Amino acid sequence: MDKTQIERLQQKALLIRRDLTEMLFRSASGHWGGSLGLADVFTVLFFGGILRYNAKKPEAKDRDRFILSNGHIAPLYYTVLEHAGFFGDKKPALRKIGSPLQGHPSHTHLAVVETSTGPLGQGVGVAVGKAIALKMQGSSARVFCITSDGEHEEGSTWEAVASAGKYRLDNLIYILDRNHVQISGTTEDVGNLGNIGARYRDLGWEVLEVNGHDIGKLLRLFDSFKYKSRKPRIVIARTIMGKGVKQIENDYHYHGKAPSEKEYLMAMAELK
Ligand SMILES: Cc1ncc(C[n+]2csc(CCOP(=O)(O)OP(=O)(O)O)c2C)c(N)n1
Ligand SMILES: [Mg+2]
Repeated sequence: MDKTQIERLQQKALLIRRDLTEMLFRSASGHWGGSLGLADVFTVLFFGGILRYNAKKPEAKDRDRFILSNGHIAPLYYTVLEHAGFFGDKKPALRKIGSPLQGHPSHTHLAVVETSTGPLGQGVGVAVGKAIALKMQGSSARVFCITSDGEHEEGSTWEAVASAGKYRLDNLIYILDRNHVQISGTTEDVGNLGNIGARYRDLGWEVLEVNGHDIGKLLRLFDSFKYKSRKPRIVIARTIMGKGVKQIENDYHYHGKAPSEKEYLMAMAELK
């Protein structure tokens, strides 16, 4: 890791924020805030040499499995897939009937999506199942699962977490978007998450915490995943919903809102 690599990834993250904003503006619907918030994490995973994938062989057996459990931030996922070459020369549209880019990731519409998500608490469970299956096959592939704090207000999420701890799934990595907001307010106002890290630790996980916008730190941390742990790992990434567009940062009203024309122009002027 050197300064040039970090700068290259910072530029990439900026471009991804611009492109997803454009995608949302054109479709006039979709989830903007959370997509902006996880752009740095996704950039490091996909373009920092962390995730093992091959856009030319998306179904290669030894690929790492990537699951976006908080499926609503699909615009970020699709933009990253496009940058990684999964769509070739095609530019599919977001949220159109029959389009591969459904409002939430759909395996039926887009094969690279490992499992359809949208109902909170579902992808995290499938990730545990896939990690168990890969172990049974003797595979060296890992499962990376993106999850959110709102998703931790679902009971089923904690069943998945407990199972992963019990089975010591050292091939499973969760990355938590800890932005403290969800659809209808702050996570503290809506529910009660307690000490998330302590809860995970108690259930047999290794808990790591990082500033979710510091590309250098993310790169260093994610790079350490090439070394085996004896436990499943969770990275609590402290993030800001709407990161990069000051006027919407931390405002939960932008959870599921696409930019208006005025907001789009403002964002494009800012994301430079
Ligand atoms: C099982 C289920 N219950 C409710 C919802 C409705 N819902 C969609 S997103 C969301 C809040 C999720 O919080 P989070 O993922 O933290 O949102 P963000 O930080 O991206 O705003 C809710 C309650 C859902 N998709 N699935
Ligand atoms: Mg959240």
